[in-house]
Amino acid sequence: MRTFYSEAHRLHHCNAELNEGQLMPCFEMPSRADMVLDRVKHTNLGQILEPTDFGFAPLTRVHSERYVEFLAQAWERWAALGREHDMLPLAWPPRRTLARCPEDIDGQLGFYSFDAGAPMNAGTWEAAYQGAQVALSALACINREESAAFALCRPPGHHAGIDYMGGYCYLNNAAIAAQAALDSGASRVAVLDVDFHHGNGTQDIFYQRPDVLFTSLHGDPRREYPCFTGYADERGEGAGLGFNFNYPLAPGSDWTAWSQALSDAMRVIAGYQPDALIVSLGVDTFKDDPISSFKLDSDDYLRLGEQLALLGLPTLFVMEGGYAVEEIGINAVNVLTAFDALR
Ligand code: SP5
Ligand code: ZN
Repeated sequence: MRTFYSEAHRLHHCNAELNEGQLMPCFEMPSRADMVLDRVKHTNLGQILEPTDFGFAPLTRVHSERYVEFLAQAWERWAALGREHDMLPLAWPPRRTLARCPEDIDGQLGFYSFDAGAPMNAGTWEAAYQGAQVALSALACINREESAAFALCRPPGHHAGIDYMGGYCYLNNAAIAAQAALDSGASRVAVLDVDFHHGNGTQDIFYQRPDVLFTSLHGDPRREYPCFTGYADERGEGAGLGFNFNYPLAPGSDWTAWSQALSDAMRVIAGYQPDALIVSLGVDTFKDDPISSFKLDSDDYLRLGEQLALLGLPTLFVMEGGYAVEEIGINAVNVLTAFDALR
């Protein structure tokens, strides 16, 4: 299958994030995408292509215009205050607060985020924008001539909601692609999120809608980030009721436990009869991932690819998390090569 990739991801590189109460170097770093790209080349997965620019319109189909505008202008406003270090939010509206959007950049950073896990530097917006174009370009190629494609997005996207960033994510690449698929003629799209963390942003975007089925396998929110969503009883709302499926799993889950949830999610997806499948492909389920607690090994990603091929659907793979940088390429590309081998 083809891989879409933009060098612009390099423009996003921040210094520090909070982990276990300490400021540490960001786990989400440029070398992640480099390692995946190297592996794509090494395995001759297929052509590597630059994205086409689809502009802002597909972004505001899932994100609010104000949020996208905020992201696009945030660094300029920050720099105008003489600040040259990374942007980070400071305060969030607590419960029982009717939140009004503040005017200054510090307040607005809190207004448009759910955690302090999405720092921005001078190039973050450009990287995130091009990452979304990577997802849109990979989707467009599936429409034309190929039955599957790989969007090597960085930064990742699945924690970004309608109008908030967080968890290393700014624009929700998978959701933007799902909406673009609908806008180009699909009736129903299924999202399968296999990142270790719950795809709270994707869930937020489609929670009240029946035209996108969201399924996610992840660490149990009672113990794991993003801490407040991902419970099995979050099943959608209004017209979206019954189109959201969460599979919270215990720490230490290995292929045996994980693949049981996968089988159930795949059964739900097959029953939905979607026109396309979008896989939020995080490989932070790996046993040596530094911030996660599942125990998949590198060969398990081959089995995941084989399983997904059995669905027989046009499939877009969108890169999400994975922080064991040495193995991220092997693990991600294992899914793709095993998938291709069966198609
Ligand atoms: C895209 C993606 O994978 N984002 C992940 C963001 C995770 N940010 C918080 C990580 C803190 C992990 N601390 C581990 C303690 C578990 N109890
Ligand atoms: Zn993750």
